Amino acid sequence: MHIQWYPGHMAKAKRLLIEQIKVVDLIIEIRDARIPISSTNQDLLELTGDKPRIIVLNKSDLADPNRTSEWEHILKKEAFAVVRVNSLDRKGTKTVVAKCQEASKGMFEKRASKGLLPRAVRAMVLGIPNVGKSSFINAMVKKGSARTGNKPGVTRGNQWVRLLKNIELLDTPGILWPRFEDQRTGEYLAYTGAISEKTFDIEEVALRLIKLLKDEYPGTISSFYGLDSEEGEPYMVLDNVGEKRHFLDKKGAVQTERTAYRMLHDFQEGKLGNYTLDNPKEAGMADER
Ligand SMILES: Nc1nc2c(ncn2[C@@H]2O[C@H](COP(=O)(O)OP(=O)(O)O)[C@@H](O)[C@H]2O)c(=O)[nH]1
Ligand SMILES: [Mg+2]
Repeated sequence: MHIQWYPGHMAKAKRLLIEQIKVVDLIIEIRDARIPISSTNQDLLELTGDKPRIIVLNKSDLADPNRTSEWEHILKKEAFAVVRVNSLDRKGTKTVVAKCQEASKGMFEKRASKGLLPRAVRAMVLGIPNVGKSSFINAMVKKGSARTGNKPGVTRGNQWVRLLKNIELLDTPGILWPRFEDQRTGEYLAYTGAISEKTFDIEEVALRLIKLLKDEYPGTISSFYGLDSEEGEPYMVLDNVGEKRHFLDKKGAVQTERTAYRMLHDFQEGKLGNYTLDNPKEAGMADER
């Protein structure tokens, strides 16, 4: 599968992120709870150094809750805290604030012991595109001062929002570049909507997703789309879904690209169920992928 990625963008994202990280004390890394490994980048650790990091497993409403618990446990070893969040209904945000406070305590004490004047602890949100950084900031600051979506011009200078008396949050999230080193990571990013459809062949990705669901969660596709059977090659299943949905051209042929787009979006929106693609049993093996 071919996913295009532009090294220029990657280099620029990395440069900006390095600048942002310099001015904060605390990192809130947003990951997609459905892909807690594929939605990060190991290079991040080099940039954050020993700054405390809170990992937010966002979109937890779309993930498999049992696997989220397993991932929380596993990831706890590499971060100050791991918190599952749903930014749309703000579930979990209070816990994140409490963890920020806990992480700051040490910093306040350290400053005091060095005889430095007290100052607010500065935190920033970062993550790969579309994991819900803007939605999360909105959920944290209540007033809706951060906007969602990828609209140009949303980024303003360095603006800070007060979370608690002593904790300020940078209201522009840092962009972490996704990893493309291996095929599977690329596929998972595509399935969850972390990378733009413009960068891959939508039919090819949908066919791979159909294969994955057929193999690992048999019956999911047939029951959601009301098919008699999901037997056969993935392209046959795609064809049957298109027919069922009446996605047909004037000659009565199935519009496969339109069907592929629909299926991918149904999956992304959680209509087919709650799936966590990264398998906790493979934790620690991510580097070998
Ligand atoms: N279901 C669900 N959707 C979310 C959540 N957080 C964000 N989204 C959706 O994910 C998409 C990307 O969110 P956005 O905040 O723009 O991501 P960003 O690119 O990281 O800033 C939007 O359609 C959001 O509505 C969440 O916790 N649950
Ligand atoms: Mg955003």
